[in-house]
Amino acid sequence: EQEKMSPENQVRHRLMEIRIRNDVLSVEESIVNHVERTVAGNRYDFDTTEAYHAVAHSVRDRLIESWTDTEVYFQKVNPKRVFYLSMEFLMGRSLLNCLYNLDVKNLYTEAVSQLGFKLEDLVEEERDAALGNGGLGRLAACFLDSMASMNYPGWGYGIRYQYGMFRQLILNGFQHEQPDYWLTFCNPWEIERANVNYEIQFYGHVESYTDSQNRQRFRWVAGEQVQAVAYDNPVPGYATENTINLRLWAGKPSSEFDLQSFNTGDYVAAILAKQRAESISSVLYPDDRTNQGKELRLKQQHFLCSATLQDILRSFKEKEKDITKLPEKVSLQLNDTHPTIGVAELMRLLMDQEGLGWTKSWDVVTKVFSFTNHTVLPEALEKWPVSLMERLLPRHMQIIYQINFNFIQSMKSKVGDDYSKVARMSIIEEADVKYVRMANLAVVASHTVNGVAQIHSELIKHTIFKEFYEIWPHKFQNKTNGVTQRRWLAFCNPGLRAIITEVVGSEDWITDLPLVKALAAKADDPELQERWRAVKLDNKRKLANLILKLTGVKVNLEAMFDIQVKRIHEYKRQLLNILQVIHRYEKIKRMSPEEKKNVVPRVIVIGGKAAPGYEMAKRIIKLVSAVGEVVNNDPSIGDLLKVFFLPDYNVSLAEAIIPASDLSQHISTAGTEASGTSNMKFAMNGGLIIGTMDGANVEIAEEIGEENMFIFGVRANEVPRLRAERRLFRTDPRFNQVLNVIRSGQFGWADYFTPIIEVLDGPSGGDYYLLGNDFASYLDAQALVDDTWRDKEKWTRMTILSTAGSGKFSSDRTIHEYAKDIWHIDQCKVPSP
Ligand code: HBZ
Repeated sequence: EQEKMSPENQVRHRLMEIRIRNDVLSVEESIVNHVERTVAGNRYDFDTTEAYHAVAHSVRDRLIESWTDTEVYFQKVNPKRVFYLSMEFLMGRSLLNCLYNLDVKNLYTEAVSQLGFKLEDLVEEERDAALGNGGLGRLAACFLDSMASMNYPGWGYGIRYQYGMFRQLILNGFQHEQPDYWLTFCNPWEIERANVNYEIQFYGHVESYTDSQNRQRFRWVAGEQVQAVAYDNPVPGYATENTINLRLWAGKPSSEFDLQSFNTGDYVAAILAKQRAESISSVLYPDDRTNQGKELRLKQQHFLCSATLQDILRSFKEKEKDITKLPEKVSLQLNDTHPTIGVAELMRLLMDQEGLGWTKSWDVVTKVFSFTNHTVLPEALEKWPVSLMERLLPRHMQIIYQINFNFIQSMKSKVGDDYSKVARMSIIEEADVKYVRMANLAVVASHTVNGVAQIHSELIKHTIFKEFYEIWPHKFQNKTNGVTQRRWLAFCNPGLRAIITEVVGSEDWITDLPLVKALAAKADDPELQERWRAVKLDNKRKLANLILKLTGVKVNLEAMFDIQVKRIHEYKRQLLNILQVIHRYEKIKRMSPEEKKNVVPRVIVIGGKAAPGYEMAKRIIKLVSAVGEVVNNDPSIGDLLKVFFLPDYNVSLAEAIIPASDLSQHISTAGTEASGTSNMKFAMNGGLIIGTMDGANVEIAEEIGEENMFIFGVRANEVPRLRAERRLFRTDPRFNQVLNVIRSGQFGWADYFTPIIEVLDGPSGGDYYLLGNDFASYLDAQALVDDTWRDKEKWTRMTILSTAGSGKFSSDRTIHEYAKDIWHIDQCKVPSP
């Protein structure tokens, strides 16, 4: 065959066969070449930063190879694909993850060391990609890792924010926000696709006209237009050729708009106006669970959806003529309501651009979209003022009204004259100010709605989506969250990885987590226990060094490391934790030297960011710091108790904290935390959990056994009754004592802490999250923790059983379930070259 080719073609073919060579010398060569040609440094003398960038570019070359192979193969097979639409992807660092997933970690460790560097040092050079707030954004990142590793044809679509999640500084115990301009040096993990761009419209008005077939059509004439440019971020799977894509959109000045203003004479003003286009993708909103109704946020949402849907339709049309067949090839997952404006945007594109009628368009839309809910807190449900929507997206507002009209018509036969019910289900909230309820739109337009843990999926059926569940029970599903055991166990905890691999007998658990249950049979084995504890101690030493660096305090490695890290929120009850710490402190202070000998020493770590406008959360941070200040400097306490607020909790810090935890706290009021995902990470890494029967804790207890956790507090079904009837509220006297200690000014800042006391104990407070009610049972659980800790063998056994029982909580399992039950897609494994 080759001989029949023209000479040119033969050359091309031979060149096309060339693949990157994976031997130490080739890798060193590639690194040095990147030092010289990409970084433009001196190949004879380069520093750690230059080395990091060169190594990253060398890895990037390999990523691009597998990325392209994957895309070529997907194009050939043309399977149905899933697109995960999310305003957030909390990816963290890439270097180590890529090295492991591409199976070149040892190769690069060797090559880098021969060049005179340590890989660990280079890893620390990378800035986190912090394009998310918390659990929801990190879940999206874990899902991409699992889609790639399990060979599913999926892509992520999001926004390339120039400023990610703010950096948290703690000064004098107060949070200060610092902008996270993470792209100062070039980002080696992205590929700019200047040729993949779309025009995105805003404002303006809608015109109607009659087309050549005499049908009434609509045309949106925009008042502002910006361009969305694609940046591709390769996501390699583990031990597979498959590398999928996270496509992030950046705002650029439109090429097709504003041309007339260049004739006005105010040339400079015209350029400045164009520059505003970039602001659309400039900053991540740092508010989790509160919707501030900000215009730029809605613009971002439309920007993401419009660019993504244009991109998907374009590539679909390259292969298929009949647009009504879209659901055969495409599934779209909405990560919370944030991308729900995409429902109206797809209707618009199908009708106004593709010329489809309403009925066919709606049929396509309702077959492609599915929706994940992440919260039952009513204040988190997104709604947009109709007036804003009408001004910013006039055509979408028309379409939403039409969707709502059709929906309400169809409801009349089902719910009859129950107007209040219809009003509750309506996509439009009719009050003094009218709103569009994004969750209602998402439910109406989606074929499937899911919660993120069993208890949460049950709750949404009977609370926020009650009326919808009654008419469409078949729409509702559960998909319990999971996390990738690669980043969150195998890569961040190499010590534990080695032990697990030995016990399991292979590394297969890295892609098949339930295999870790083999550990259970050896939970009492003294030798295993000894090694298990040694690994934990080693991880604690590393965290202790970090604490020393961040706070200047040296902690006792023999102490129990007791950790609560997550966004600061009243429902997560960091306050309950710190009140317990105060109680503990007061108790130790009053002890005789003899009694003190029996105290289990604890290092208590609390970390997490408060939304910049969330006053109460900021006060809680200050309270933790103030308590730490007093406790840590009290000579009568010594090593028995240390309290830290660890600043700037993020993905990379989590990778150091989680493997080092003895105990972690997941103590939200039952019924408020949809799932939680760090609870899974801690359990996997052999940390014990103190927690309420909330979110995924319930299923973790099922899997690892309630006897291997410290469960306390009221159950979700009792919460409404307790809230309604204050007299049922049993407040423990110790709770009031602790409040009095704060009031007394022992930790200073008594006035500043007054609002905290007020919500718990004030006439208008009402203790909505039931801290007073759960306090006694929390103290009991904490006492049991101490007792258990004193029995080293028992404690170790429980921690081994934690890891052994965590098999269910891999995001690989979650993704298989989504693929089968919601997306209806098959695996598509790229063959080895
Ligand atoms: O999503 C979290 C839930 O609180 C947590 O229980 C769950 O495990 C996790 C994954 O399903 N929700 C969030 O993290 N939510 C946000 O970060 C958020 C961000 C922007 C918003 C609203 C919510 O506008």
